[in-house]
Amino acid sequence: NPQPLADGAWLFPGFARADATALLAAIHSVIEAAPLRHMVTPGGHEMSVAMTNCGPLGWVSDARGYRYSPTDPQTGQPWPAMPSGLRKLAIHAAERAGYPAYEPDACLINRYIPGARMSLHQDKDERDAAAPIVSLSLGLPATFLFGGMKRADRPQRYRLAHGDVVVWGGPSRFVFHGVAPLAQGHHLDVGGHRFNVTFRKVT
Ligand code: MD5
Ligand code: FE
Repeated sequence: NPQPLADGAWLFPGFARADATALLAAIHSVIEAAPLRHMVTPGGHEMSVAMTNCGPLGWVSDARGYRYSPTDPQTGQPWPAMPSGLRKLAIHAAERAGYPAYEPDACLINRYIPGARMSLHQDKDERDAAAPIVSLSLGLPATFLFGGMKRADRPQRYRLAHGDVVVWGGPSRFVFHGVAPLAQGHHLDVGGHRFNVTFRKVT
């Protein structure tokens, strides 16, 4: 029951809902080893979304720029391993979207609290442009902004809810996108926030 959002982008509503408890436990195990933190953009702004990573490479931002790092800059240690349940979910969704040999090497965990947002941007720090990005949403629903190839293109709005998975491949891979400020709410299993987990193939 995937829904096409755009050329190469597929929404799988509720794809991860049955596994949500185990996936949340895996996310919390990563956060215990590599705590969530508010990174600073190269422009000097602290991000409202709190982030951490697992897997061989993690996305980091600081005054020097955006990049992927094999270590957590807060500890100098490697990021925690990608929990197999998370990795399998991403591989399974990618396969269902037509990417049969997906091997993500980076997994970014984003935590939104009410008011947190992500402004329009493109994901272009990954060297492998052919591989899709898989994104998993858990907890409070968010309004996802899906724009065009230019920042000024008026974005379409989609609701991403608990258990939804999106596979962003093909031309949609480099579209401007963002997340509107999260509305207050309470999710029975997750509480007062939203997690989004993105799987990427960087190298
Ligand atoms: C989120 N995260 O809900 C989103 C989900 C990020 C980010 O944008 O960079 O961490 S991933 C959505 C995404 C990825 C790649 C391409 C496109 C969307 N797209 O073409 O719209 O926290
Ligand atoms: Fe993004």
